[in-house]
Amino acid sequence: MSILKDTLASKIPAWRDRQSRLISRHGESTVSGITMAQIHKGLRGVHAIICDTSYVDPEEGLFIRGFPVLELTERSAEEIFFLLCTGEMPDADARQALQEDLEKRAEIPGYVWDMIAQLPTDAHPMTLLSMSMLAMQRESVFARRYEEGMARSEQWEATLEDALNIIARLPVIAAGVYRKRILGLTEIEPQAGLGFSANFAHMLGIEDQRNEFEAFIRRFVVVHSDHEGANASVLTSRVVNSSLSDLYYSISGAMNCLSGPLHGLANQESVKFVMRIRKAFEGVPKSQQLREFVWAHLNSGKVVPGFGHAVLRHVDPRYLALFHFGKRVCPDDEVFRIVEKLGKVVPPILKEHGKAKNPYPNIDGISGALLYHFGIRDLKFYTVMFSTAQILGICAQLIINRALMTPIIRPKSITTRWLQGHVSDPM
Ligand code: HAX
Repeated sequence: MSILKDTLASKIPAWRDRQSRLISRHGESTVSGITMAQIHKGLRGVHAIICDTSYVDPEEGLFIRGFPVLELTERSAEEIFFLLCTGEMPDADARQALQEDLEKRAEIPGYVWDMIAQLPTDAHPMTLLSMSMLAMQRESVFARRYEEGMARSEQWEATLEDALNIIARLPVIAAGVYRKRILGLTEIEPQAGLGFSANFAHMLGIEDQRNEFEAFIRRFVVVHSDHEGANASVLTSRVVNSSLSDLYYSISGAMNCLSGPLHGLANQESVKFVMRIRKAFEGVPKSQQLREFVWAHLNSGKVVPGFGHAVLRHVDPRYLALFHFGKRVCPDDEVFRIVEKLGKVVPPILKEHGKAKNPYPNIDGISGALLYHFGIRDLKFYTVMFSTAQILGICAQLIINRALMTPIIRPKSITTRWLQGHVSDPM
């Protein structure tokens, strides 16, 4: 058994006991009331999902297993995944064992590249990524073992197998999409000994004299790895997985949800917005020019991409993690400077506009600008980068859910007429 699997196996009985105890002792306790407004507004603020891998505090932002994200930005992806799964930071042996295990699983089946090559040239890179997941579903260990009659208590082990295979392969596929489909070049083979993030940086083939790209990807992966269990894409994966669809189906579902402009595609939209500003003012505008531009954008009924959040009520620390990096590495970059200026100009405007509950920048308001700085110029690739890091958290959450044998997610819908009757509104 691997150290990760051993550690999980040693913890799961206590997790199961804790869950049974909570349900048997407090099964009738109410956690969250739900208002008419919440029903109509995307269930915002309803406490309805348990997630122990991470927590988002409205003021302080993301905590991964109790660590503020800003304390973890130099950690490797292997450490983060081990931490997400088990709640423990791995020692050097455990980290190394996980890295070596992943390296052995990184071979991409030829049919994935064939399928990618055959899709129309205008297929969005997120479509390619999601379809790669679906194409590889036939290899799911979970699906095979389910067919063979695996016990419910063992489903987490098969999910862990699928997770390791997917985590090993996704950076190779993502980098291959970038090199082959977007740049029209050959792919760069993974290199043993580098680990998830450095290998991803290596396979993207970015030339950076200053040697900062690898450090950037390491940080990028950490800050995108998890953001509790009820954000739209992760929740999607949890719903799909709850019917015992395997990880390939579940992660494809998450990718499809992440591809929306209000969610993960916001990193692409945010740089598009910056490009429009740069073009309109032939460079970095003055603050007053930028204010007028942002007001005109808002008054045309659009959202300012990269600002606002459903849970956060303060600046996203993930934004800060990337902003501080940019300030050190590329303070004079024009795109970065526009992003910096937006960070100052937009919050007072959104406050005055009076709609957004959080007027501050989020992670998607900065990540694309740094990818652009490092030379990744096809904006459609940005959400692929997000998704490749996000699978760490999704996999950890779904391994835990299968360990706890969480049931199918199936709330109850009601009709508008039922609601009107409920509140005695005859309209
Ligand atoms: N620009 C303009 N208006 C905004 C806004 C923004 N950045 N953020 C919120 N609003 C508006 C909403 O559209 C909503 O308007 P309506 O009442 O007319 O529908 C109102 O303010 C209240 O919204 P809210 O309660 O503050 O925000 P929500 O929880 O409904 O939505 C979003 C959260 C992130 C979707 C929203 O802030 C938004 O659309 N932001 C821009 C897109 C973006 O950056 N998305 C990425 C978010 C981070 C993420 O998930 N990354 O993957």
